[in-house]
Amino acid sequence: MNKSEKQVLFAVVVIAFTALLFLSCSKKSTSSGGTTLPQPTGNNIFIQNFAFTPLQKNIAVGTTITWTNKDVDGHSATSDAQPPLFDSGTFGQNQTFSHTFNTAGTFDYHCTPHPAMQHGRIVVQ
Ligand SMILES: [Cu+2]
Repeated sequence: MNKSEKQVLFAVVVIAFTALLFLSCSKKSTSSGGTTLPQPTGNNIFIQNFAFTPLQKNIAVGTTITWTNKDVDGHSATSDAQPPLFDSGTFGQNQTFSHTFNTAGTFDYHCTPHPAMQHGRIVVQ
């Protein structure tokens, strides 16, 4: 292989590598930004993609909140209070858990199986 052949080969490798990088980056951006998750209505909270949706909900005293697990993985809705004000225990895909909030206050809660999940918040007025 002479010098010019080597230069051509080098150029081809660089172009191929750049194209590969570009492809993998563009794929990533479409998968993360292209999907719109369904939003719950009424006094419902979805647990989907390891997140409480919406993360915070403001309700009136006496309102019943229903959590629905949209993920394949089991989740829980467990109040941060000690002892917990409510605790769903781990529940599976498309299963629900409900709790009625009869006192005003701010009630943070978490997912017991996934401590890294961001805590949710119910504000009762
Ligand atoms: Cu979880």
